[in-house]
Amino acid sequence: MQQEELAHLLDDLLLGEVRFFCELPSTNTSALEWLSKKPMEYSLLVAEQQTAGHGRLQRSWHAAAGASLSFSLIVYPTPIEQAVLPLFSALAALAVAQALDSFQPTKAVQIKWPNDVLLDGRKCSGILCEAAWQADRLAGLVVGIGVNIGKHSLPPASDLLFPATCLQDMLDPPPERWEVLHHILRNFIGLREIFPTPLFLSQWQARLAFLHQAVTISNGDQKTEGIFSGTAPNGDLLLQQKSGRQLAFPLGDVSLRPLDSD
Ligand code: BT5
Repeated sequence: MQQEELAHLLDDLLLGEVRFFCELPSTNTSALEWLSKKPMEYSLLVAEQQTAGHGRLQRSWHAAAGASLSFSLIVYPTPIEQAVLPLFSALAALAVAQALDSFQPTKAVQIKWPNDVLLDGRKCSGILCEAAWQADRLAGLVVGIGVNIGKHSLPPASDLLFPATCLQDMLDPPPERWEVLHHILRNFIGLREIFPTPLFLSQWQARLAFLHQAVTISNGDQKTEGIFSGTAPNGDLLLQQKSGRQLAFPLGDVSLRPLDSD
């Protein structure tokens, strides 16, 4: 894949600048640096291979050349969107979920709050949105997305906090990675038109895994159990405890697990 070829494939989406690299430590890290040059909205950075891809809390994200889709999209949130900035993870997750649906309609595609996309109950994609600030002004947002396409995209099981899968597990041969990228970007741009309205939130909620089920929410060493009863308009997870108390967890560095998996 060449940069011009990729830009041509994505031509109809009216993106900003498209940059393609054979190898980068992390597309998010490079996109955050790029933000200081104020690239156009929807400028895109794609890497064939990431050597230091990361998730939340500096956890590592495994990607392999030829098998993984790794990219970061530059977004300039409007003032209304800035009020719900963490919900961009939800927007990205829904865009990925809809894309996975269109490539393999047989297995369920769900979103594991806050930032994972599950295919048939296993993690197929991870999302990391990182904001850049200048004093208290938002300079821009980097929406980083990794999708497991081919079998080599999967990390060793010992590195996993949650079971993983790839599109090739459902569909052999897997779809062309750049076609998946096109679908995700098209969905993201389309969904942004209804972001963050109640219509958007209802589409997101309808995809949430483990809703109305017993779950554990982990925040560092602190674990809280309860029923995942829903989400608030800002994306907070609502957890109903046995005592009747309802707790709200903000979208961010917390993790959700079904209770019986602990
Ligand atoms: C994420 O973090 O899932 C967000 C991953 C975002 C990756 C993209 S790729 C493009 C852009 N550039 C970057 O550097 N990052 C973004 P988190 O929820 O913290 O989950 C991380 C955990 O997922 C790890 O600790 C592993 O257990 C697991 N994991 C790592 N690689 C995986 C993979 N390929 N498939 C499934 N699970 C994986």
